[in-house]
Amino acid sequence: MFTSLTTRTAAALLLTAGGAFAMSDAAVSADKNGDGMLTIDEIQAAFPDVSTDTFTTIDANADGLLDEAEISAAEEAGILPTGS
Ligand SMILES: [Ca+2]
Ligand SMILES: [Ca+2]
Repeated sequence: MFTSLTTRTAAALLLTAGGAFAMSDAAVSADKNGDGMLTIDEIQAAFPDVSTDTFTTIDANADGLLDEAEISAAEEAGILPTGS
């Protein structure tokens, strides 16, 4: 019982932290509510230079939120500053 709980917890942690995408520390700390997504407000609080046009460009699926894949793609493209 304890073992299966531990396994599930480890799997959940892996899902949260792992994956093919890696956001920069700057993007992670921009995520004020910790939901793993960045809103325009969270982006502009951390990166005041990012315009709404830029946000729209980064938001590939146009849901109004930047997910990990969108953020790391933008960072790789140099659209989004990585902070340091
Ligand atoms: Ca957020
Ligand atoms: Ca999106």
